[in-house]
Amino acid sequence: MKRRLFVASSLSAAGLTGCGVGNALTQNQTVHNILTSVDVLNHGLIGTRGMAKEYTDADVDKNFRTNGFATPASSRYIGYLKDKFASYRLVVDGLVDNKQTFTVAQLRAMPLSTQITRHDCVEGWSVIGKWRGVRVADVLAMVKPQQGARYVVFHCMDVDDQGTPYYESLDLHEAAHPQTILALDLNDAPLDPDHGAPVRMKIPTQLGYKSAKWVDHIEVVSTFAHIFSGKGGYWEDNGYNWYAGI
Ligand SMILES: Nc1nc2c(c(=O)[nH]1)N[C@H]1C(S)=C(S)[C@@H](COP(=O)(O)O)O[C@H]1N2
Ligand SMILES: [Mo]
Repeated sequence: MKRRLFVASSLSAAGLTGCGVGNALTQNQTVHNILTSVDVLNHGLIGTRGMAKEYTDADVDKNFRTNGFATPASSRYIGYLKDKFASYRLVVDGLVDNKQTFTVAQLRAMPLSTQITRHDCVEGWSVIGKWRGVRVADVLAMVKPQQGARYVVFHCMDVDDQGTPYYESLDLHEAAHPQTILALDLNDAPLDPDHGAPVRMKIPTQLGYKSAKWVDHIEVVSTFAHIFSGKGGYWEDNGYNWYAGI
């Protein structure tokens, strides 16, 4: 962990920030190489078989900062805000036997899991938050992935300044990790729009960019080579490593 924070802070010291809008990471081969080596260092320090540390209520940071793209401003998302997400649906499909559609109320009726964990952004900052939501493992058990399914892709409602949507992915093992949740609440309140309402990922075993906000479609696939630039996530398509274990 110390080693990771050291490397992350050398990145910020060099003036390189990773998660903001419109930076030039894509074009920079050196940054690409550094990020790749950070991932190499990270791999195996805790790994997806380990559990992220859980904290207590006293450790929770009152202000959980926001980062990344702007909150969606599409007419669809504005409509969701107006009807308090009554018309929102989470679609779970792809290589599954039982395609499912969930309302927020249906998700809230499932067993909810709570975790107080630290969010680590690749830019070098961390925040402790209390999250509550549905285990992705429970959703996967309902939809029944078919033989050949390997990855779970999380599609988001926000877009960058070119109109390209944010998305992320995990392999089935990481998706079924007990701390990988579809979060509905942050710090004992429903997610606010800026933190990804109504449903976002929280994956405390991996760097912040994996925890996709504003998720409305979960797709089970055998490969993500055909999705956008084929690297498994928005930032992965722009040079980050797909594996982001802390
Ligand atoms: N849809 C979407 N999810 C996203 C991002 C984003 O830009 N769009 N940014 C990621 C990054 S880099 C971080 S650090 C966290 C920030 O989450 P927060 O805004 O709740 O702090 O969201 C992650 N998930
Ligand atoms: Mo981040």
